[in-house]
Amino acid sequence: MKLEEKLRAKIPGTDTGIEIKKTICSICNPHSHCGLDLYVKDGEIIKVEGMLEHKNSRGTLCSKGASTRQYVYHKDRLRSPLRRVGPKGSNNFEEISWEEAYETIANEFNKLKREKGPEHATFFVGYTKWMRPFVQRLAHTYGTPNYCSESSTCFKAMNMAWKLNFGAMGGPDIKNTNCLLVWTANPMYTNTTQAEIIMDKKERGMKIIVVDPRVTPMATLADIHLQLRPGTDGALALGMANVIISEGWYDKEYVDQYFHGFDEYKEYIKDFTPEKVEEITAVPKELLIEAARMYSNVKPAAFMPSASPVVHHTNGLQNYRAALLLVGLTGNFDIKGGNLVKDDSWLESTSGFTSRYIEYITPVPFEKMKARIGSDELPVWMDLTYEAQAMLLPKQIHSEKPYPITHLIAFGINYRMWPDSGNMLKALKKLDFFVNADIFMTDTCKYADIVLPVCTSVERNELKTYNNGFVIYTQPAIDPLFNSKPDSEIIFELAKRLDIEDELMKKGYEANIDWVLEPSGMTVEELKKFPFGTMAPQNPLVYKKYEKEGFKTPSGKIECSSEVLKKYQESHSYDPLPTYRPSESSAEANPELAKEYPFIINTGSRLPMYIHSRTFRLPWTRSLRPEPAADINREDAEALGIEQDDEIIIFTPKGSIQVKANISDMILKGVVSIIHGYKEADVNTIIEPYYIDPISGFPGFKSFLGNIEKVGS
Ligand SMILES: Nc1nc2c(c(=O)[nH]1)N[C@H]1C(S)=C(S)[C@@H](COP(=O)(O)OP(=O)(O)OC[C@H]3O[C@@H](n4cnc5c(=O)[nH]c(N)nc54)[C@H](O)[C@@H]3O)O[C@H]1N2
Ligand SMILES: Nc1nc2c(c(=O)[nH]1)N[C@H]1C(S)=C(S)[C@@H](COP(=O)(O)OP(=O)(O)OC[C@H]3O[C@@H](n4cnc5c(=O)[nH]c(N)nc54)[C@H](O)[C@@H]3O)O[C@H]1N2
Ligand code: SF4
Ligand SMILES: [Mo]
Repeated sequence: MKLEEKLRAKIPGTDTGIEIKKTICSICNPHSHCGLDLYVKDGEIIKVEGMLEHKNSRGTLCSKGASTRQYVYHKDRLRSPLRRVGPKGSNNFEEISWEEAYETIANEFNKLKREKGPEHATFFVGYTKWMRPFVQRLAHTYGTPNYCSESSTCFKAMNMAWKLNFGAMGGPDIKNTNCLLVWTANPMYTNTTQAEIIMDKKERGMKIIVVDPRVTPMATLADIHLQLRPGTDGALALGMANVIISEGWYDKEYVDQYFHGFDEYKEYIKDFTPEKVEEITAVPKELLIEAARMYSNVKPAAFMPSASPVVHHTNGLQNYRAALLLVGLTGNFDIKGGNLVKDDSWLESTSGFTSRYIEYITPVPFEKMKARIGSDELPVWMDLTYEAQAMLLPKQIHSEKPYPITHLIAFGINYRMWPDSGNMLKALKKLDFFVNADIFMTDTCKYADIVLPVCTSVERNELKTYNNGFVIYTQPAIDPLFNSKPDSEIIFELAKRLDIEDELMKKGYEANIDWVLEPSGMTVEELKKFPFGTMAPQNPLVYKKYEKEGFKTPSGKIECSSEVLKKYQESHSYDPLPTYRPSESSAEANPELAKEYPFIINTGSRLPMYIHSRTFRLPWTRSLRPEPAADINREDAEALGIEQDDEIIIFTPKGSIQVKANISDMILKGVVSIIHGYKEADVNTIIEPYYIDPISGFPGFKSFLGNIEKVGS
């Protein structure tokens, strides 16, 4: 073969100068993060393939990962540190050096700490997770309690529900289970490696129950699909518990020994008869009974939760508590094939090795700092997490109560993540000093005083650990483009310059990872020898740890009646039982409003090619659904004279957006579903700013009343 032909075919070799570099794609869900083989010539990526050696993705890539070149070489990439010279939002910046950027930031933050106090600063990280521990430690070591993240809308509320009931979260042991209760998720779009495991198990006879208001690829695999109205999960779960208890399909001895508050709970759920639950949820009672029978009689059974949909409601946390109690009732907690408790190894992955992760992110006890953002309103959040509640950040910026927040340093902040995104934008405008580090010049960057250009995952080193124990310390496939840098470098350069007493942080990035990993025996140097990744040394799996240690709740038992919630029963009107209260903006809770706004607006159900604000700008992914569109049920469309691709207005008392209609049989009548994050049709502009769950602070993204009409009708 001639060299020219080899070059055209992009064949690696010394003659062609094409090398395959191994790394990972981090465009989407951290539990996926597929392996990449990048073909690099003269420092440029010329071809993208999946990495065969990656234990989880095994050579596969989705539409987003396949668009890696469009992501990495996008024209919107930030090229240099910038200082704002025009009014906020005007996109008027001048280029500055890194040194000048670091000095400016350090001076501002050191002055704030000296003159007013460190708590007036907030440190924030968006959906990206890999560098969070370093930002969190830097914030606390600087002296502010106000480290917060996108996890104020994701994962944490579900985790809190587990902690309130069981003292710890139990991940589904899908590989060893015979019945999977998916409440709720659509991994075929959102977590492709998990989807593969499920499809494989299904072929081998695993039973599947799916709870989801829509017919999704996941739901089509189900033996039983419970298609409920959004936000009625609590009622459905209490109904299932009622059936399981009254039919005697639960382990009485287990419940006697390990449940706290069972009698009250049993009494409360008596009202949730299958008939009544059908009225509330729209799930036919026969299906509910069948699902209760299957989940409680097939052993072992695993409960698969998701980080967001169930808790994106004003009643979300209690709804999830009700659903998770089914795990206890059926004795599936911490057993093989049920829901296993494992320690966090790094970030939120339970990778089977011991680390000093929690110790690392909590260098200063919260008692030694001022109250975190959201402390007065959300005490249970404060008890169960190590972060401030970012949903109340705009509120505190606006009100200056209990104290002003004037400074913000963010790593990937997207104001459209917040309900009433305009309110968050106003808050950003009010800040005295705002720094944002991002890959792209985003609409949020335009409001920053200093903008820092960061590189993508293929241009940096990062520690990546997966739940199955697979671990990689990734190597950059190409140098950071333009004058960008990895977030890690920025964080540790700031650590050198900020007024902090933290010897460890002064030592730099890899020394910090080594410190965290020390108990596992792994080091960065060792991990570098495995560019394809390797298995972390695994702690032996111990089942039923509660037998020896009790449950890590105040009572040491599974709490149907939560002692943590009880503490705040008077001050915050929290119910210790997992009570069902309809969504605040629903026909049940507000029939008057429902007359004018009869539809349930359900936002943010994922599409395979889009992820939040990230991939709308890529030509390949964008071509798959070029224009903002909302899914509406066929019967609703017919009643309103709406046809496929007609322009429609979605409106609430707060505002309106215009999108195309996508007529769908996947969705329940009376529900409108739309993804979030479109610039041109930002659904978060039509949600009230503090429409949140009173326990977790999570926004009610998945159910609020609205209406639709055809444009020009
Ligand atoms: N209506 C509605 N709103 C929602 C949701 C919903 O379902 N409905 N879902 C919520 C949920 S679950 C989530 S997780 C959030 C999404 O949270 P967001 O934080 O809005 O997610 P992204 O837009 O993906 O990422 C934010 C920014 O991070 C930047 N970024 C990407 N990688 C890096 C990196 O390595 N370093 C740095 N510094 N920046 C980087 C991106 O370019 C982007 O500008 O949205 C929430 N908002
Ligand atoms: N392609 C892609 N992948 C992603 C993301 C992305 O934006 N795009 N985002 C990542 C992030 S941040 C997250 S949090 C995860 C989310 O991951 P998943 O939870 O798997 O995905 P979603 O589509 O948000 O929600 C799953 C299902 O919840 C259903 N649902 C909506 N409302 C309700 C309700 O009230 N009750 C019940 N029981 N179900 C409801 C929806 O119909 C949807 O089919 O995905 C991650 N992966
Ligand atoms: S965006 Fe696609 S290729 Fe990249 S990690 Fe996610 S699923 Fe894998
Ligand atoms: Mo999320």
